[in-house]
Amino acid sequence: MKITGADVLISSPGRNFVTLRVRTDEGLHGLGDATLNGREKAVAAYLSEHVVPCLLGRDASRIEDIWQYLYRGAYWRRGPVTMAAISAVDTALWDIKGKALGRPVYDLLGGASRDGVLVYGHASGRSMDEAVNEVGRYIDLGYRAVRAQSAIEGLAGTYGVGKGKDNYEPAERGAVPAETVFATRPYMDQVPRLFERIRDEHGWETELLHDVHHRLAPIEAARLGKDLESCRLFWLEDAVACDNPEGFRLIRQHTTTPLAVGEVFNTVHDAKLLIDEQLIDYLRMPVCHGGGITHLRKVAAIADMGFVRTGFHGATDLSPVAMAAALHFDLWVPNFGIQEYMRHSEETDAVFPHAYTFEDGYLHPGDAPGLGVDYDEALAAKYPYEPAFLPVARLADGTMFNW
Ligand code: EZ4
Ligand code: CO
Repeated sequence: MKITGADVLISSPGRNFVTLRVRTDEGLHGLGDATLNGREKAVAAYLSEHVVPCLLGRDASRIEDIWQYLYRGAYWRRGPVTMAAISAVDTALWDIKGKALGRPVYDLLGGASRDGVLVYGHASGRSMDEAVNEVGRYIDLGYRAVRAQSAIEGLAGTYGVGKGKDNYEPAERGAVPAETVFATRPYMDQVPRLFERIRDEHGWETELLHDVHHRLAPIEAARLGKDLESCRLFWLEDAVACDNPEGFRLIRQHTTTPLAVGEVFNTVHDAKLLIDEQLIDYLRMPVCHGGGITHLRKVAAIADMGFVRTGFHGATDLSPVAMAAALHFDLWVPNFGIQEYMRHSEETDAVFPHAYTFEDGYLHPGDAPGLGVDYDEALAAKYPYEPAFLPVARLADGTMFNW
C-alpha cells in the first residue's frame, strides 16, 4: 500500500487545528493531529515543505521505518515543531494500518488492558466559591477525578480559569499574545485553602488534581506539595519550569504529593533523568507532541521501569484525532495512570465526528477500525484559520515570567 499524497488541513471550528490526512493508493486514508497551540503555521510549513514530499511513494505499512526516517534521518532533531509533525504522520499511519486490518488501534498495540480509560475533568472558578461549586458539578456529571483551579484573589486572568461558563481555552485570538499577571505569594497561600474547602464540601472519594503550570521555583513547589499533603492529591502538575529537570530532586526530597510533568516534552530524552531517578509519578507527553504512538510505546516502557505511569495531556488544543489516539494507547498501555479530558466545543466535535464515548467517569475509544475519527472537510471550510496565541505572563513589577 503506497502513500500517494498527504494534505495539511488547517481550520478553526471553535479553535485552530492542523490536521494531517495521509492518502494511499488503496483508497484508505489516515488522520494525525499536528496542532501546536499558537504555533500552528510552523508545523504546517514543516509538514508541507519538509515531510510530505518525502512520504510520497513509501509503503504506508512500514510505520517504524518511516518514523526512523523522519527522526533519525534528520540532522536537526527534536523540538516541538519537528516532533508534532512526526507525531501526526505516525498517528495517521497507525490509523491506516487499523483500517487496512479492520481492527481498532488498541488491538494492534496488544489489546485492551482495562475496560475503560479513567479521565479527569477541569473545574475552574473566577473565585474559590465558584471553583468549589464547579468540582461538585463535575462530580454530578459522573467524573471520578477532577482538576481544580481558581483565580488568584485580586488578579485577573489567572492560568486555568475560563472567562465565562465555557470550557477553559487558553489561546486568545489576536495578532500578538495577551499579557497576564502572576503573583507567587497569594497563589501559594490560596491553593491549599482551595483544596481544603473542596475536601470539606465534596468528601474524599473523588481524585483531585492541580496544575501549577510551570510557575514555581523548586523550594516553593516543595512547600506547596507539603501544604497539600493532607488533601491527598492525585497529582501536582508542572510544579516548576520543565527545562531544568534537576529541580525535581529538591521537590522530591520534601513532599509525598505525587508529581506529574511533561506536556511540553517531545522525546524520551526530556524525561530520561526524571524516570531514571524516580523523581516523578506521572508522565504527560501526549501522542500528538511526544513522537506519536511509535515513540510513546518506547517512552512508556522506559517509564514503567522507573515506576512512572502515563497521564497524557488532553486539553482542547489537542484535536479529537489526538484524543482518539491517546485513548487507544491508554486502553492498552500497562502502566496507565489517568487521561486528561477537556470536552471540545460543539463546532469541534461536528468537524471531527468520533467513536469515543464517555460513561461513568471513563472514556472508551470504541471499536471502529483505526482511530475511529473522521474529518468533515466541507464543514471545516466554514471555519477559516484565525491567528491566536497563548498568553504571556509578567510579575506585578513588570518582570517577564513563565505563563
Ligand atoms: O496550558 O494545553 O494541563 N493542561 C494544560 C493546558 C495547556 C494548554 C497549552 O496549549 O496545562 O491548559
Ligand atoms: Co498542564
